[in-house]
Amino acid sequence: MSKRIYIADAIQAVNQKVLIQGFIDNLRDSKYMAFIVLKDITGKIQITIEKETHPELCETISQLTEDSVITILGTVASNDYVKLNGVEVIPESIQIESIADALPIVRKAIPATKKKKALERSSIDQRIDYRWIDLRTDENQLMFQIQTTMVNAMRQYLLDNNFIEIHTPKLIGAASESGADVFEVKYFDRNAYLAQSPQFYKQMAMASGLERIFEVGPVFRAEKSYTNRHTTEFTGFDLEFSYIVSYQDVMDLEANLLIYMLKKVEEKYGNQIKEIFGTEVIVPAFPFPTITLHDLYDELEKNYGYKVDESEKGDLTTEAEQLSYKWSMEKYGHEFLFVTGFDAQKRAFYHMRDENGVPLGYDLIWRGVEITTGAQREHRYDILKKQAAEKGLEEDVKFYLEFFKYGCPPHGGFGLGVDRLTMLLLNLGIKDAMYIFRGPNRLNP
Ligand code: AMO
Repeated sequence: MSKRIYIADAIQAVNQKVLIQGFIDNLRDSKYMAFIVLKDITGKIQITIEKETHPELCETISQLTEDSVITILGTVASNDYVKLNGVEVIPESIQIESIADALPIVRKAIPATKKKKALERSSIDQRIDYRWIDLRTDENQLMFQIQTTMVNAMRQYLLDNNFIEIHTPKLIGAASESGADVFEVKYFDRNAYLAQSPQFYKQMAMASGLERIFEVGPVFRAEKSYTNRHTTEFTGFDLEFSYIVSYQDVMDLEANLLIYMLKKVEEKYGNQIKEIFGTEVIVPAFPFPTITLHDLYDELEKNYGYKVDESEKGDLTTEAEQLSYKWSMEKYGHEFLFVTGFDAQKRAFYHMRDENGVPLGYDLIWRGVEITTGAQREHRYDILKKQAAEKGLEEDVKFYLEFFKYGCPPHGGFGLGVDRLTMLLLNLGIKDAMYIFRGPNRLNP
C-alpha cells in the first residue's frame, strides 16, 4: 500500500500512481462515465471512471454520495479537456471510508437548473447547527489558514521583540473587568468566575519581573449582546510590558505589530482574500492617526451632523465608532484610528490617570469596530487602591492589589480580539469568523 499524498501534490504527479483521500466535493454518475471531484485541505482533483473498462468499480460508485470520504488509488493523467487543473486520476480502486447522508444545510446558494429549483443558502444560525459541515467549504478552510498566519505573525513579532508567552488561569476568584459581565461557576463549595480577560495575571507578570509578556487565550463575557461583533467567548490576544514612559509606547507597539501582521497576511493571502472574500488587505502606514474622544465628537458633528447627549460623550457610542471610520478615511486615508481621552467613570480602575483624572489609555478602531483597549497601568499601590475603592472594588481585588506592594515597574499593555480581527480582515460577521460561535442562545454544538 502506498502512502497518502496531498491532492496539491497529486496534481503535479502526472503519469504517477498516487494514493489520495478526501471528501467528495462533486459527483456525476451517468450511464457510461462517472466523475468525482475529490477535495482535501490542499485542493481538488477530478477522478474519471470509464465504466466499461472498470466494471468492478461500478458497485462502489453507485453507493457514493457528496461529502462521503473515500480513498483512491490511481494514476494521474494529463487531459486538456479537464477544467480542473488539466489533470484527472484514473482509479484502480475506490475505497469508501465513510458515507455521508443527505446534507441538512445548504452551504452555498445553488442556482436553478432545468430540472431543479434554486436553493437558498441556509442562514448562519442553521449552518452553525452543523458547523463541521459548513467548515468544509473552501472559504471557511481558507479563513482558518489566514487566521493561523495572522496569529502566528503577531506571535513571531513579539518573540522577535523579547516577549515571553504565558498562560494565565481562566478560573478566577474575582471579576477583572466589570462585575455585571462575568460568568459565575460552581467551584466545589464556593463560586468562581470565568476570566473576562487575563488583565490581573498579565500585570502580575510585570510584578514578577518578566518585563514583556503576551498570551493568546479564551476570554469570557456574560454579555447579552446580539450584534455582529459580540460573543460570550472569544480569543484574546493580550500583552503587557514594563518600563514604558507613556501609553504612547503601547500604541506604537500595537501599530507596529499590526503592520507586521498585515504585511505577512497580505504577502501570503492578499490575492485570495480579494478574490474569495472580495476585500483588500491594506498594510497601514505608521503612525496611526490619534484623536481625543472630545475632538472626535466635535468632528463627527461638524462633518456628518452626528450629535449625542453630553452624558454619552465620556465613551464611544456604536454609531460614533462606525462613523469614525468614514472620518479617518476621509481625513487621513487610514483604516485605523486611536481614540484617547475617555472618561474615568467609563474606564477600568487599573488605568493610570493624568493630573486631570483622564485615563492614560485608548481604544483602537479598525474599519469602524473597536478591536483593542489599551493603557498605561497604575502601578503605584496607594493610588491604585484608591481607584479600586472609588469603583467599590477594593475588597474584590485585594489579592490583585498585593501585586503592587512589593515592587512593580511602570507598565502598560492591551487586549486585542482575535475574532474581531478575523471578521474585519475578511469582511464577515463574527458568527462566520469564529470556529464555533458562542452567544446567549448558543452552547451547542
Ligand atoms: P476590552 O474589554 O475592551 O479590554 O476587550 C479587549 C478586546 O477584546 C475584544 N472583545 C470582544 N470580542 C468579541 N465579543 C465580545 N463580547 C468582546 N468584548 C471584547 C475587542 C476588545 O477591544 N483588559 C482590557 C484590555 C487591556 O487593557 O489590556 C480589556 O479586556 O476586540
